[in-house]
Amino acid sequence: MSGFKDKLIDTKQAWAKAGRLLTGTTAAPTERLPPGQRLVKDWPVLDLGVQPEITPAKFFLDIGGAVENPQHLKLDDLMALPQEGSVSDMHCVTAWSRYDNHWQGVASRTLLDLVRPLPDAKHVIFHSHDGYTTNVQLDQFADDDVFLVHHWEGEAISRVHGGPIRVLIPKLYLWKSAKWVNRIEITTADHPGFWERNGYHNNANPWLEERYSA
Ligand SMILES: Nc1nc2c(c(=O)[nH]1)N[C@H]1C(S)=C(S)[C@@H](COP(=O)(O)O)O[C@H]1N2
Ligand SMILES: [Mo]
Repeated sequence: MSGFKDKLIDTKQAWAKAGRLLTGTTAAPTERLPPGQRLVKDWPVLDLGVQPEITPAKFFLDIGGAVENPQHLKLDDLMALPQEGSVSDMHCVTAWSRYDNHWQGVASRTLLDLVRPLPDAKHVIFHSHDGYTTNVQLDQFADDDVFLVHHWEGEAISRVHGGPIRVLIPKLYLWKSAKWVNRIEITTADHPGFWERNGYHNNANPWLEERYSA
């Protein structure tokens, strides 16, 4: 576990040196909006067209793979974990951004502390009820603005936005934030997800305009 934390800190220091953390909500207003984005006030819906209805009884979340302590969580288990609020921006590759979204949920760090990734774990793959998958690096998932969210602007996240629980990774284009998530797989190797195999960039940093793969 301490090895894992050290690795995270090393990564973050490397990012800081490279200026990678200079964007985001604490940046100057002129840097807050990534290139090519325009602001919206509403929250558009985008997905593969299947919007599964996940009742509380149907809900589960498996977290496994390269971890010491895999979990099978029901909705009550997840809600019994520490709950946190967070405010962050959303950036969609279809060029809309929405500022100051108020979220409630469970921090990715809380889940990682629970499952304890193995020292060689480096990647995360999200699997969803509609068959969607998407991949990120473990240190991107471990960032302190990443949550499994269940409330947005004080209201339960609706079915079309991935309710009752979805992933939120604010510093990446929104296709990396899986709706209707049911499995978080931690791996040693990278496994590109649905859009990443279909022309989207593997890393998805909006400030670098990592929209599409070359
Ligand atoms: N399970 C699932 N998650 C998904 C998708 C999907 O089709 N299925 N679409 C992704 C894409 S391409 C985008 S842009 C965002 C849109 O989230 P929203 O509909 O809440 O705005 O969800 C992402 N997460
Ligand atoms: Mo998207």
